[in-house]
Amino acid sequence: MTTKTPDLNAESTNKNLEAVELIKDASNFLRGTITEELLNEVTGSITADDTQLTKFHGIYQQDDRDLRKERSKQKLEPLYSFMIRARVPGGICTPEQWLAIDDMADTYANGSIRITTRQAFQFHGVIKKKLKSTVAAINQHLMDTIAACGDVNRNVMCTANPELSNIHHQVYLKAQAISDHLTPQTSAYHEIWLDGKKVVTEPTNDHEPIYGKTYLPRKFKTAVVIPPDNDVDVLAHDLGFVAIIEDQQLSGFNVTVGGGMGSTHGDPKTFPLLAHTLGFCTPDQVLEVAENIVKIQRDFGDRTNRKHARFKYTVDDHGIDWVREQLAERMGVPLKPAHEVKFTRNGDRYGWRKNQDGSWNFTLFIANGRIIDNDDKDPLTVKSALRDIATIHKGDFRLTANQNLIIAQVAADQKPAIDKLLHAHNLIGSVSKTRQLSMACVAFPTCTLAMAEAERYLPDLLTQIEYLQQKHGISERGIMIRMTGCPNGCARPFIAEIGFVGKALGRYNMYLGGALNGNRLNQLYDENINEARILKHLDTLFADYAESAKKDEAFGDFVIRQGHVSAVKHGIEVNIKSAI
Ligand code: SRM
Ligand code: SF4
Repeated sequence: MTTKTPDLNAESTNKNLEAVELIKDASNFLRGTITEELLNEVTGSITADDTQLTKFHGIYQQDDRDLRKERSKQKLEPLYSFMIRARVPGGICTPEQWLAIDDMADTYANGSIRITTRQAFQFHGVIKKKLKSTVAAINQHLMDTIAACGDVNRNVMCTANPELSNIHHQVYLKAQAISDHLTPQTSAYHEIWLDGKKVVTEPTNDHEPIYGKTYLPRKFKTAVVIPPDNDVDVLAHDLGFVAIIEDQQLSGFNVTVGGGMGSTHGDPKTFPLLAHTLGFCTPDQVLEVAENIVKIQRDFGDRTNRKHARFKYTVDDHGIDWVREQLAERMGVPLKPAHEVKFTRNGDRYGWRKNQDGSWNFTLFIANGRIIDNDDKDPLTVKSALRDIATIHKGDFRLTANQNLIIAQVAADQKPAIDKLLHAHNLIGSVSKTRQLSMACVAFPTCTLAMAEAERYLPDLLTQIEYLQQKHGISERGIMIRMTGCPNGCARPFIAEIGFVGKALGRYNMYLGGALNGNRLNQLYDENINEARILKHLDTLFADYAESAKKDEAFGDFVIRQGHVSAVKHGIEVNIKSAI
């Protein structure tokens, strides 16, 4: 693999800038040498600079980590392939799009579809020579991959629950408008992947009115939520819009800023944070607010240290009042005071539920978002089931922020047919409450940053945890457990009631004390522990919970009241180990 040194003669003169800043600056609006690299047949990889740039196009270079050592022994280059992320603003797609996604997984990728924690699709295992045709196929079906990754605003999330159909539609349109408004304008995407032919609208000139040529200092994430549900974990976002409903009408949004999950083991200057509430804006002000918040981060985010470059640090360093002043100055008017809002729950509601308009939804639990027909070990045929359902379904599909899927807007007369398919594929069954609330990130074998297993391990660990819950007579109490293979926090583990964060193969940090509505960070309970120690801790904690919890007291609240961990007031305390 060839590696280019960043061009130090690029326009910027700040010698302390991160290398990625120089790569962006010199990239000619995200072109780099991607086109040339796609034609290079000598290697299955692309250059290090281009791997930074392809992220903006929704593409990550990876290699099979299960095979890395063996291939190195055989003096072969790593088995490179690419992950492609397709944006689905608000998580809604049609049955036709579903069928296309299903086909693409088989034709271009490793046969599986992965629903992410941000309501998007991922394809894994796409080889270099299929990259262009895969991106083109995604675009043909009116989805895209631009800004699915990279230092820009990502896929905008929106509450998935379709029950409040009228309000949901208005709020969803706002999420989509924010997504469109903040999408990069460079024509590089269409030029590289679609041969300059734009599929939906006219091509634009290369000019980035919101971002400028070096885009943002770091990734930026936005979510729109309809309380009392907090299914998108809005407070974990750089920017959030919390819908305010008065007299059944959408009157506006509370604006939240400065949330984020990522941290680095052993680096106390990095920590997860929950967002602060900035104020209230009317529906008409949403795009102006979003644009100006992004511009504040563009101008003040730290471009000299990527570990300190997220908006959460900009907000934390300057303070929330400073953000208010900045925004008021840029908008020419301050935001109004925020409304009182109460979130009652995060996570999803499973099974059949009726909408206001008489149609139905079925929320299907998908273990860690992986849609695949399994082998003999676990004979579930989720992928085939969903293909069969998509063939007859006339409503839409909604990806949830918890890696699940809603078969939405099912007409009453279609419900029996869909229900029959769900039964035929064994998808209406007993999944424990704790499993329903669980999430794990991808981790091995594809994630380049994984330190421990997550998606491949959590299901087995949960079986043992379910056994412990049964032993202590607390099976009916769903406990939210989230696992990630490293502290980047892709399954938002730092707000779970129990969070497991990978430290090394088979070893995890264990966190306790998140809330079941996503409004409290948890705290480190024990460090670098293996499965035996995890289960020993849980055995003791569950015994205490069974004996001393108040009626309906959630596990996360209990462990704080009981002094197992403390209630974290600032993210800096998350990694301070509680005294056990
Ligand atoms: Fe993530 C990087 C997977 C949601 C924080 N994340 C990655 C990469 C791309 C690894 C890499 O950079 O090479 C992972 C690809 C693994 C693979 O093989 O697919 C990856 N992140 C995921 C997904 C697929 C996890 C999942 O199991 O669903 C989620 C894709 C979301 C999407 O559709 O866009 C995903 N990542 C998140 C979230 C959750 C969220 O946004 O609500 C977070 C925490 C929130 C936040 O951003 O603060 C998250 N991912 C990160 C970070 C840490 C960022 C930081 O501030 O430090 C990284 C590493 C980085 O950016 O340097 C990362
Ligand atoms: Fe990879 Fe870490 Fe994200 Fe898991 S949390 S997908 S291991 S970057």
